[in-house]
Formats: sequence, structure tokens, C-alpha cells
Amino acid sequence: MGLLLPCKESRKEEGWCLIIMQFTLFLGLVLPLAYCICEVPRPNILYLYVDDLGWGSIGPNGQYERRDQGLPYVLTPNLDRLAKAGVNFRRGYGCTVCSPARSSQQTGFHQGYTFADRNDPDNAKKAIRAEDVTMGDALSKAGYVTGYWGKWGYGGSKDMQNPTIDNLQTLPTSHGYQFVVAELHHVRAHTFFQPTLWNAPAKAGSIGGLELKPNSMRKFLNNKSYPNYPAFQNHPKYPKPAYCDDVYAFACLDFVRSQATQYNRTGKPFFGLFAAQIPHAPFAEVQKLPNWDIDYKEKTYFTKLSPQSQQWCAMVTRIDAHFGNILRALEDPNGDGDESDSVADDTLVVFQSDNGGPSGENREQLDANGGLLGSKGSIYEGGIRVPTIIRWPDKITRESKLKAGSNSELILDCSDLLPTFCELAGAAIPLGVSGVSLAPSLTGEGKQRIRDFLIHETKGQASIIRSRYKFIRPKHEPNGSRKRKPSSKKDGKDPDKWQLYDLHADAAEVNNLVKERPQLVRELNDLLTSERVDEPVGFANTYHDWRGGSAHGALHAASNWTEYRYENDEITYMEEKGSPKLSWCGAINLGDSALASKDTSFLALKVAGSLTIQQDAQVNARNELRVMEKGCVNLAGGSLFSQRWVEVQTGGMLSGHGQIHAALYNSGSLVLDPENPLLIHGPVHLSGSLRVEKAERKRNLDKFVVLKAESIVGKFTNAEVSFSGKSYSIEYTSKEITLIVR
Ligand SMILES: [Ca+2]
Ligand SMILES: [Ca+2]
Repeated sequence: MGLLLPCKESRKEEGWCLIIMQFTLFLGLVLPLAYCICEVPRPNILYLYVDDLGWGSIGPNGQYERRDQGLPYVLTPNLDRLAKAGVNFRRGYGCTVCSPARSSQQTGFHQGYTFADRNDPDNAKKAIRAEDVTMGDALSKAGYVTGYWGKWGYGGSKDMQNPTIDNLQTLPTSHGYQFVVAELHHVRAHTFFQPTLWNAPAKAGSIGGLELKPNSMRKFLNNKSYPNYPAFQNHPKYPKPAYCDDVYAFACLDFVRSQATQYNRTGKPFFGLFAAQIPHAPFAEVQKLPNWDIDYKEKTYFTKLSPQSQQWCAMVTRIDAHFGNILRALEDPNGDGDESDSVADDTLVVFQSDNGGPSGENREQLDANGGLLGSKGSIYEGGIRVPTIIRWPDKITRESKLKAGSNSELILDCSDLLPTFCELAGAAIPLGVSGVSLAPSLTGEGKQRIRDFLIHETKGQASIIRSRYKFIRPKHEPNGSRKRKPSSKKDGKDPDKWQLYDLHADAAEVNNLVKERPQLVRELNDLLTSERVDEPVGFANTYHDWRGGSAHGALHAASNWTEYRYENDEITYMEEKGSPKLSWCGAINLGDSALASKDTSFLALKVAGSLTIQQDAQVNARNELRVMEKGCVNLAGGSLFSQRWVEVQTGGMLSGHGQIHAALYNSGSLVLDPENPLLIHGPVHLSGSLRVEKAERKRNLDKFVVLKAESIVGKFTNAEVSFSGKSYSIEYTSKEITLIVR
């Protein structure tokens, strides 16, 4: 008989306590035996997302300074408190516009690979695909209760009165989100007063598990458990339909209260994403709300601002207040004033905007983009750099490496959050994603993998940011010709010109260093091109499974792989077949075997079966090669390439000899060759185990090198290796592993 009990008291220090009570009949007595098996605790995740809020629109990114200088400023007291208790990532990035930002955020792929790679009125019909693994998919599969409120932007029509579901596979409910109040078409989100919103759970038989319900505050009216600020929903002039962000906010508040209570009771964590429509246009609608400018009554500068700036300020402060109510619910879920039920310490809170602030009066009068060049839609920092805050009191403290209350220059892209959440939730990171998990940086534990570069696209331009440098150039046709007539000069720059900026020294992108740094420009240009930014509209990665069975068929042969097709409503948007390509995410599944006898490339390759790479053959898995539990990659003299890494997971195996041009992360087993060391042109991070095997022995081996690398960090868990009837100790230097007979 087993009993699973969460143990709130000890959770913070020791993690989960699994108390298994066993009752055993012994000498006529019932003896209870208790075991405590502690696991790593999993945080709740609350993701607060806003639409079009410029980088400079929060206290620590410039508004404090404006206040101190007596200039007009926007009030964000709750976000500022969040930053003080957490970390303000001054180099947080979104995309240039809404649709690719949400697509990148949800799928973890940058614009070169995510299907909704630009704003397209048709994205509602053809964005996120069935095979894409979103945050909702990954976290619900990992046992999280999931919620989404706000602008989703895909899957439904734009009809205001009678919208329809247009693509089942792109809905939030098809991607793991259980509790939903959402807008499915971005054009319908061009008002805050839509008559209806899509809701889940829905009544049985609802298409896509979503049901249209009135956009209404009715159930929150005159109810003391719902704060009357900032919505003033009890005011006689509160409009019908409601201001949609008020409805999203209260739905999110309900979820946080009930799921936090549930978390205390059962330990089941939650993930909620509140994607507010604020402060996107139309600005003026906010003036229809009672007390719309109440927060600025005492501010003498307010009346001197233009109407548009006033509306913008009111919108931003309004959503900030909603966030305040929701954050308060983390501290006191049952609302009784006693914080003993707080889950705030165990909850990772992320705040972020999707893209930079638009041009307009608020940008000028309140410096909403914080002095950065460009605005929404632009490839310059003002278009893509977004306010980003992370708070997690359990892990981010005054003493931790990443300090609470600090500004961080660590680059954080919207595509990094999916893998980060997955790692924190103990879920598998979707294969091949562009984003890199920042969990090691947030927890201070484990090895932070390198986020090598960021990619952004606009209609005519593409950029790559690597560390402090940013290279921008026009897009090209695959044959090298200019893709389109350059758009007119924007932001004072010629879009046809190649540009290189040092963002550390020149965040405003003034000094073009192209002439000074030709070598770096060539390097970044090559990288940018190979990240497939010049591909056609709607180009994306595709998913393929090995169907060659266990017969060691050729890895490069088209007939051994499944084809990929993206279709909806009898329209085929994408078809991909033939031999593996750099845009493929391939999977060799358990029990299957493939043989690489020719050079073959993938975006990513997962091996849960077996793959043998012959002498002189190369397998390139650009973003990652992942050897899964029970999977085996056998290098029979061949080579493995990756822009990033080869990972051997626990229970997986990498054997043989050859070359690896990538970082190697091993937590499985390496089975190496005593006569031919494995050569790794990159760093090696070791745990897992080492074995040595080879059938024919040509010489007497008392001491031999089994692995050479650029650098070696960590050790195998075994201290010695038995081979050919002898016992060897493992000796490590920073570049070699040698076995010495004992
Ligand atoms: Ca936006
Ligand atoms: Ca309480």
C-alpha cells in the first residue's frame, strides 16, 4: 500500500518528500515504515507578457532617471518591485513584431525556423503546427496545470460577431493549455472591447475544446474577493463588453489562487501565461473606462502630455496594477491576509514584452524605448530589445550568483524560455530548438550552455547578435541577388548597407564598424546565411522519423525517412521530402538502426535507436545531436559535426573512434577504442561512465590515450576501467584522458 504525501514544511530545504507508508503484518502487529525519497522541487511558472511595451518603459530601464530629473514618466510600481526582488535582464530580446514573437516564444525556434516568421493576416490559419512542441505541450506533459489568457493570435477567424475555428492544430487547447481565455485572431485583438472571447474548458463537443463566451466582467461584479482596482468593474459606468485585459487578468487571478492552493495541498505545479493586449493600439479605448487616468491625478506633468501619451501611460499602469494583484495572489492565495500559504518563493515569475514600442508620441514624450534606435518592426534594438524581468526568491537571492535586485547583461531571447521552463520542470527540451535553457544561470547549478547568437528578421533585413556585436544586412535570394527593392531609409540608415555595431560601446547603433572589422563581418554574415534567414516566407524546420527499420539502411536515403506536410483546410502550406537537409529535425527511434556512409545534414538529430557513422562519413546535426536513453551512436571512424553540441543522455551510449566537431556533454556511457582516441574539436563536459572495448588487440597496452579534446571538465563516475583482463585507472589532464594499467 503506498501513500503519496506532499510535505510543505520541508519542501524549501529538501525538495519533495515522498512518504511511502508500508504496513506490514509482523508478529500480529502493524508496523508502519516510512521512507523519504527527496526529489528536486519544481517551481510554478507565471509568465506575464505584454504587447508592444518598449524597452525603456520600466523604472530600471530609464523611467527612474526621468522621474529623478523631473521629466514625465510612466508608473510601473509593481514591475519595479518585481525587478527589485528579481533580476532585470537589460539584454532581453523579443522579435520585431507580434506574430513571430509568439511563435518563437511558444516553439523555441528563431524566425529563420519558426513557421509564423512574420506578421501575416493569414497566420491565424497556418501558424503553429501539430508537431511543434509548445510551452503548453511540454509543461502539461510534465504534469503542470496550464493556463493561457490573452492574445494568442492563431487558429480562429477575425470575424467580430461570429468568429470560427480555422485551424485545429494551431489552437492553445491543441498545445497543452487547459484553462484558456484568449483571442485567436490578431485583428480581433485590434480592439479591447471584442464582444466575445474564446474559453476553455468548454462544454462537451465544442470545436477545438474552445467555446465563445461574452467578454464580460459579470461574474466579478460586486464580489469582495475581486479587487476593484484597477478595473473599477463595480463602477456604474464600467462598459459592456468589458475591457478584455480586465477579463484576462481576473481569469489569471482565479487560476493563480486556485492552483496555488492546490499546489500547497498536492504539490502539483502550475504554469500560467498572461499575454495582455496592452499597450498595443488602439490607445484611445482606455478613455472609455471609469477612472481611466486615476493613477496620474496627482502628476502635474500628465496634463501636458499629448492624449496619446496619456492613454499609453494609463494603459501601462493599469496592466501593472493587474500584475500587482496577481503577484499578491502568489503571496496569499486564499486571500485571508495570512501569508502562510504563500507560493511566491516557489514560483518563477517572468515578465516580458513581445517586441519594442511603436513609434509615436509616447515614444518621444516618455522615451518608451529607452534611447534605443528604431521602434516596433525595426531590426534595430528599439524594435527587438524588450523589458525582461525574472523573479524566483527560492533561487535568485542577494547571495546567489545572479543577484536579486541586479541588472544583468546576460542575453535572454524569447526562444530561451521554452527550454528553460522545460529544464526546470524536468521535461525533455524539444529537439533542435534555437533557444538555450538558462536554468543553470537561474539556479546557479549545472553547466550553462553557450547561447552563441541571436537571429532576427524583418521583411527586408536580417540580423545576428553575437555577444557584444550585431551585424545587419539586407536579405538575399538564395542565388545571392537582393531580395526586394530596399525599403526607404528608416531610422536614418540605408537598409541596403551592411552594418556592424558594438552594442556594449554603442547600444544606440550609431557607429557602423563594417569597414573596421571585415573578418568579423564575413564570419557573422556566413553564420547568418546558414541560419536560413534568406529562405522564402513561411520556411520552417520540418519533422521526420526514420522508417528504415533496423536493417542499417543508409542515413542519407530519402526512402528511409517520413515525408513532412503541413496542411490545413485542404491547403498545403509546406511539403518536405527527399534526403535529410539542414532544416530537418530527425528521429531514429528505439529499435531502429541507420548507417551513415555519406555526408548527411540535419538541423537536429535524435538517436533513440542506433546510428553507425562509417570511416570518412560525416553527420552534421547543426543545433544538436541527442543520444537518448538506450540510444547508441557508433563512430566507426566517422565524424560528427554540430554548431552547438552532442549530448549523450543518461542511459545512452557513444562508442568507437573518430572525430567530433562540437561540444560534447556526456552523462551516458562513452565506450572508447584503446588504439584510436576519440578526437573532440570542442570542450567536453563529463559525467556518466567510461568503458573500453575492442575485439582485436594488436599490441600490448599498458598506457594509452582514449580521448583528446580542446578542454575537459568533470570526470566519469567510475574511477577505473577493466579491459582485456587488466585494470586501468583513468587519468585526466585538461586536454586528454589516459588509461594506465594498475
Ligand atoms: Ca506586439
Ligand atoms: Ca493566506
